[in-house]
Order: sequence, then structure tokens, then C-alpha cells
Amino acid sequence: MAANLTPQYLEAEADYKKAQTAEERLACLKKMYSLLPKHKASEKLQADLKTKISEAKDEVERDKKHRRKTGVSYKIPKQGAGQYVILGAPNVGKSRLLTRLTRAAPEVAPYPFTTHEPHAGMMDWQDVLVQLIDTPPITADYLEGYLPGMIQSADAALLLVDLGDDDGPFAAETVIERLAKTKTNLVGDPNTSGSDQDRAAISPAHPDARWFNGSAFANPGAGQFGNSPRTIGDARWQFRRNVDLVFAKDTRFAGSHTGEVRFEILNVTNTPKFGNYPSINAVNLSSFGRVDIQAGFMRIWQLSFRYRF
Ligand SMILES: Nc1nc2c(ncn2[C@@H]2O[C@H](COP(=O)(O)OP(=O)(O)OP(=O)(O)O)[C@@H](O)[C@H]2O)c(=O)[nH]1
Ligand SMILES: [Mg+2]
Repeated sequence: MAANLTPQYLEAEADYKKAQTAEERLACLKKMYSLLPKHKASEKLQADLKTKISEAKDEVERDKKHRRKTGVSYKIPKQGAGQYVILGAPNVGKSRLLTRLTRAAPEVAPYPFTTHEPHAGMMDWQDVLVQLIDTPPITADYLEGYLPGMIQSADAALLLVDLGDDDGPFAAETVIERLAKTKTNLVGDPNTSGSDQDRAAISPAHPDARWFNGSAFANPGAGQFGNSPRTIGDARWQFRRNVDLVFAKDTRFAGSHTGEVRFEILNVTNTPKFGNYPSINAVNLSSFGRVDIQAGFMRIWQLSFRYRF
């Protein structure tokens, strides 16, 4: 059965796909819901929209609660016939390209990591103006948090490769791989049950335990960005308990000379803290969600003597 979607609905849907923030997505979803013809054939779509609306509401709430104190986000309003983001590894000439094609003047320098924020410029092309955005570089370890959203909402992305450099193609491949890792689809509840100890794969009693449920995440597929939020506030985390015990005794010797005897027990309750190796915890690996090393230290006893003069 066809849902007979109206042009207004399709327009709202197009806006939704371009939305850059959770708030914008929520507004578009509400509009789509109000424009959706309500009948039997659109029941599934109605339900989908309701789920998406409630997810977007959660995301807006989470963003409000966990708004980063540091870090920045850039939103560049679209201008002209289309918005094109210039991407690439460090020092491939992204900023130079912008200076050649537009009147923008980002810093161009012979060393990597020159650009720290996006710069937009308008390029004349035939009889229209096209918006180009120069961006900070991307490497395996470095990706500005706002970039995936910016790319997602742009009309296209240009990947610049420095063919004058033997490593150029590999650096470009790294950019693609890094972007592919940005987000997954959230398709279930990532929480697992049991105590912290039950959820860690450290004990021989449950070597395959999962800290969180890896199958709650799905790969969105090549060239697609996932819909999972940047942080999942309701996923369970370990409450870190650490109690240190210190006894210290000062003794005064002649004049200003003092001695101090300290007896310390660090992590007196011997409560473990868990961690993992980030490099083996990618979403497509079978070990995803597994926590199998201890991040903190076991109980430490130390006796020290300090002489001050
Ligand atoms: N020979 C040659 N040099 C170029 C070309 N494009 C850029 N360069 C030089 O390469 C260096 C890096 O250029 P940028 O435009 O700063 O490179 P970028 O990709 O913006 O670098 P980051 O901002 O650090 O990522 C500069 O010294 C440029 O003059 C080119 O097409 N040919
Ligand atoms: Mg640059």
C-alpha cells in the first residue's frame, strides 16, 4: 500500500536529511509527522517517525546536559547553488585550493595542521556561485568532532589527494577509513546486566562477558553515517571507587629540620577499575564491547620518610 506522501512532506524530509543539529532534526521530524497522511498505509511510517522523534528528543536533552565545556562546533549556513566541503590529509593543499578558487584567505603554510577551523568561500562557476569550505586535516588519530555532521549536511565532499607525495594515496585512504569509523547505527540497548565484575571478561569464570552489548550497534554501510549519538548517556558505566588511607607523623628535629614518616595504602579496598585496549575495540571486531584489562592498580602499601631542612 502506498502512503501517498505529499510534496510538502517530501520537502520536510529533505530538510531533515540536511539538518546539522539534534534540535533541527527534531523540528523537521515533527513537521514530517504533522504532514504525514494518517491512514492504514502510513501506519509503519507513523510509528517510525514517533520513534525517531523520541530519539531526537533524547538527543537534544543529552546535548543540553552534556554540552561540552571545551571544543567547538561550527555551523556554516549554506549559500549559493551548493555547499562543498574540501577534505583531506594534512598539507595536501586544501587551503591553497580555496584561496585559488574563491576570495577567502585561510592560512596556507608548508607545514601540516595549519588549519584549525573551517573557512568558507564562494566560487564562481559558470553563472552560479558555489560555496566551498576548507576544513582542518583528518588523520587516523585526528578528526574534528563537528566534521562528520558538516559533511553529512553538505551537498558533496571533495577529497584532495597530494599525488606529488608517494604517501598521498595512503593518506587519502586513511581519511576515508577514519570517516567510516565515526558513527554507527544504534539498533538496540547497549546495556548488559550484572555487577561490574560480571560484565568484565577478566575472570576465568566468564571469559566472554561483554561490558556492553556489541549487537546494539550496526554498521551503517559504506559511505553512510550512522545515527547513534556521540555519547550514550544512559549506557552503564563503572562507578569508580577509590579510597586511599594515609597516616603521617611529623617530628621536629633541631631548628627548622623536620622529619615526616608516612604510611600510605592506596586503593585500600582493592577495588578494580576496568579498561580495554581502544585499538581492539572497533565496532566491526568480535571483541567489541569487551573489557578485559585492569585500568587502575591493585592495593599499594608504601612507607616513606621525608626529611625537610
Ligand atoms: N607544488 C604545489 N604546492 C602546493 C599545491 N597546493 C598547495 N601547495 C603547497 O603545499 C603546502 C600546504 O598547503 P595548504 O593549502 O596549507 O595545505 P592544507 O591541506 O590546507 O594543510 P593543513 O591545513 O595543514 O591540513 C603549502 O606550502 C602550499 O603552498 C600545489 O598544487 N602544488
Ligand atoms: Mg589548511
